[in-house]
Amino acid sequence: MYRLFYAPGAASMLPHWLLIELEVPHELSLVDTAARQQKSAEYLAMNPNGVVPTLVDDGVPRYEAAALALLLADRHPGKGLAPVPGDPRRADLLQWMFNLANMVQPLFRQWWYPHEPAGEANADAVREHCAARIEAQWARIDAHLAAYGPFLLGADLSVADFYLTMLMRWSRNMPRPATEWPGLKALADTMRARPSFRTLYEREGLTEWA
Ligand SMILES: N[C@@H](CCC(=O)N[C@@H](CS)C(=O)NCC(=O)O)C(=O)O
Repeated sequence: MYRLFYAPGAASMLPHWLLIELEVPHELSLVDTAARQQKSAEYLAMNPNGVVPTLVDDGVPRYEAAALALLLADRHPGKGLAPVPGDPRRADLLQWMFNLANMVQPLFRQWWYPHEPAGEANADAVREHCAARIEAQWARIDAHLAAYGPFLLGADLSVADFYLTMLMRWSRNMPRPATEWPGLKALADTMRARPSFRTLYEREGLTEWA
């Protein structure tokens, strides 16, 4: 049995969406991030980074949204969301998962928490810097989809598309949201149409970017 510690719309969306998509039994624990519950001693004992998500997997707390997504897709292979080791598409999948985790998601961390890298006084400059870099990432990924899409791995839906969709959602109120790029918009529309996305929205009480 899994228990996911989550906050609506946060990085926990990714494992939450996959638990629903893969029809895996699980329980949810809401983390009140406004009350800084993620910094409590009890939570830090599970996730020393003090962030959501944490997925308790048969009593073992695990963290990092991208790693949790791969773990769930590998462990519950029914929908073929992760090509297995030995399949040439596995290398593509790992490349995209790490690429999104290293090159895209950290920019959002800085966008949402601009004081972290450079202090409150420089928050506007950090946001400007992040917006430009995030837009460059969208252009790069959109070009990939135009050449090889409709999904990141080509014809096959994978867990990386769920991850990319969460990241695209985070850009919804930015000066240039991801959906301004046609290949990204097409992928976002496909992913938003999945019944699991509706269920996710209902469970997390989300409305924007539906
Ligand atoms: N690399 C982590 C980042 C998680 C993260 O930054 N979560 C944010 C919400 S999206 C959070 O918990 N913020 C609250 C805080 O930093 O105190 C992951 O992907 O799991």
